[in-house]
Amino acid sequence: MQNRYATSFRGFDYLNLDEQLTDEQKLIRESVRSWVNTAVVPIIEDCAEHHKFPKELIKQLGEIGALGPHIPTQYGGGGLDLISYGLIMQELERGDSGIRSFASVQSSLVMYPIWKYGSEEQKNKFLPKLATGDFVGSFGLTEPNHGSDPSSMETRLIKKGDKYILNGAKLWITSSPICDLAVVWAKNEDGRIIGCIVERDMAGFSTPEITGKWSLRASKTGELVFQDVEIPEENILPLASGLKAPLSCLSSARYGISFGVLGAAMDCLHAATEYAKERIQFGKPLAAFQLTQKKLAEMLTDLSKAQLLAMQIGKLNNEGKATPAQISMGKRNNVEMALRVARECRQICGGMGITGDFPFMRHAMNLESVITYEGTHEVHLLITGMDLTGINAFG
Ligand code: TGC
Ligand code: FAD
Repeated sequence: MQNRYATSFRGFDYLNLDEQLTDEQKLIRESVRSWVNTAVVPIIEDCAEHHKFPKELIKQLGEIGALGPHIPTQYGGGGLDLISYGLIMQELERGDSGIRSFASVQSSLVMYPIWKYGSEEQKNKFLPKLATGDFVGSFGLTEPNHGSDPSSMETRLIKKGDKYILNGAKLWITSSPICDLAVVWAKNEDGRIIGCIVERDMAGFSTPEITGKWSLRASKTGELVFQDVEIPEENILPLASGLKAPLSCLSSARYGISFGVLGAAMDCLHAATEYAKERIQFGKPLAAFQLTQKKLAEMLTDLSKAQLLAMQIGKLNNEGKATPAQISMGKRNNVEMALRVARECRQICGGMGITGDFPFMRHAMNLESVITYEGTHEVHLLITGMDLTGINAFG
């Protein structure tokens, strides 16, 4: 099974936003789009059906520059601007949210903190291999008892002589079962949140897989479990102090998601529009019914508004001016838009829409995770509410 409309996909640009892109940005988008058509589209339905992450694509993701595109070239990254980063995420998520998740975590949640908070030795040791896909990384913030409220985390990283001892567990961790290293956040003896790099072969470290997911089936998810893991001083992130450090990584990943989900929405809208033009009922194509046109026109409008939001936040981000609250608005609005589009497109295609010949069900099921991870839909609403009113309504 394969999305039969994937190869005729040309994207949507109803508001001529391409005029704001450089030739380099358009070229990057085209090259990732073409890679997705040849490497992801033919296998992704099968991967999702069989709950299989296509590990064979990891090195290719490195080759096309999707791992650490916004990390400086001296460490193996792409040295690209943040709109280019967003467009790469958009094209990957057009293929599947699981593939984008892998690249998001590797780029924004593993390479970014090592680059921003790591020592020169850590950068040189880990970043080039993460950029090629020789190393796979994961990011441990969420715990069994603390998801939306990471500041209450229970995992402890306590200094003992010239080493640190790590105890605790992280849950719902993308790529954990296959990771070579994990960037982990824990509290020290003073209750301050610090970060460290845990390596696969460290004694007491295990990564059980979570199976039976009905969402992100083409992505590996699991736990990170630490039982008296000895962390050498050289693996502590020296510049990370307080919750602000992991939250800044989330800002980078959430921004990527606000672009990424545009890809999932475009994939659905393209397939539904094409099918509606082909399928005849009552002697006319589905696309000739006003009710169908209303659905398609409203989705195009919502997609276009979401593209504007992502582009404007992208511009601010490139200038170092995007606030965490603006990024929350982009993530929240755009994920909800994409989820609504995936469901509506399924409806337009009737019974056919539930099959793997169309991408709707897979995208919709994936987006049920995307609307929860990187801060839930409710958390982002409360962040906007707090920014607007100055009142914290979390507690
Ligand atoms: P709060 O007091 O608000 O903030 C603590 C300090 O951090 C600063 N800050 C940020 N800095 C950078 N970026 C952000 N996004 C930031 N948000 C806040 C803040 O200014 C403050 O700084 P300072 O100098 O005053 O210390 O902290 P809080 O404990 O009240 O929590 C606020 C809350 C609820 C919004 C936050 O904890 C939150 O965002 N919760 C949601 C948790 C979450 O998003 N988890 C995601 C886990 S990773 C994941 O899901 C990966 S999925 C990857 C994939 O597969 O693609
Ligand atoms: P909870 O925090 O228990 O929330 C449950 C519900 O209560 C939600 O609807 C929430 O919005 C609501 N709620 C909570 N607090 C409030 C409040 N104050 N007001 C109103 N409503 C509230 N985490 C990582 O650290 N690394 C990863 O790589 C990672 N990958 C993930 C991959 C997948 C597939 C999934 C599903 C999750 C992943 N996560 C990861 C975890 C993710 O970030 C959390 O699931 C998310 O932050 C929500 O936490 P929770 O699931 O514990 O839900």
